Amino acid sequence: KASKVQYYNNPMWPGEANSLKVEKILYQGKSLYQEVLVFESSTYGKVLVLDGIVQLTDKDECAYQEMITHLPLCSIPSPKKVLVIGGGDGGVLREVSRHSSVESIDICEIDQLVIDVCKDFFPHLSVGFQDPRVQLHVGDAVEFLRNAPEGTYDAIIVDSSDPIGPAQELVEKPFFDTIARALRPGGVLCNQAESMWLHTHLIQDMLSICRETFKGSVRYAWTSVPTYPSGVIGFLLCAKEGPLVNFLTPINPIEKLEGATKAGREIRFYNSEVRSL
Ligand code: AAT
Repeated sequence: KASKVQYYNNPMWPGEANSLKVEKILYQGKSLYQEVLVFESSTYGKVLVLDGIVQLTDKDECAYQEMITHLPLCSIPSPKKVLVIGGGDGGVLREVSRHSSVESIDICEIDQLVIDVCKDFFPHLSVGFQDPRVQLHVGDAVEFLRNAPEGTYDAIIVDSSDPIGPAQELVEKPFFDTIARALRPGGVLCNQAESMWLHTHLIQDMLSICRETFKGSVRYAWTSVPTYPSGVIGFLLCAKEGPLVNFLTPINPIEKLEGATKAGREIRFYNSEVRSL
């Protein structure tokens, strides 16, 4: 009974819980930052869980990683320097690496254990780390962005966990200020922005912070991810003042990118039609 009370008590979604049948626990451990769990589910393949919260599953990870990556990268012509925050599983790196215009990909993930565990259990995601353009920084994104050079990145993708624990500061104004500083004029941010069914106030707060911080376009997008609470997750798309960015019509459509979908590495969810739904 006690565990049931706890089950429905996550402060991010009080009173509700989703469940997946566990076939087998494959890994359980604890880092300095969080509890890390991998299990084999009966219907969604392997599942990565951090502090009791599902981060990805084999079956539906495509809808999240492809959208959070191609929404921003297809909105600007010829992205060259990209920064990924979080994303230690490598899935966003795998997606960024489809863009041949990209010259360098920095990633700042706080937890080495997430990276190591994903290399063992999610090789189709961690393959992203094998791209020679990738430079890994293990550390806190808040610190990394404080020290990042000004006006450098064409795109920053914040693939972070929920704002309880190590990702708390990643939804606050000072963090967005450092992101805006690190972007070049007309550069874009795509930030994991929770569920419109569960986090209306958090989204409103993030939207108003971003409208204040980014003087270009600011839009909210969302996608369907059945294993995330409420089954959907959103993204905040922001453009820094400079060359105009139109998030509604991709200037750099994925269908025109040479080599973006090599045999055996097909895109499973994103295309220009899905984007404009
Ligand atoms: N692509 C899978 C989805 C994730 S993973 C989020 C990652 O952000 C985790 O690996 C976590 O260790 C990392 N992270 C958290 N805080 C920080 C920080 N301060 N600096 C750098 N990395 C950080 C997100 C799924 C979203 C789930 C929504 N419910």
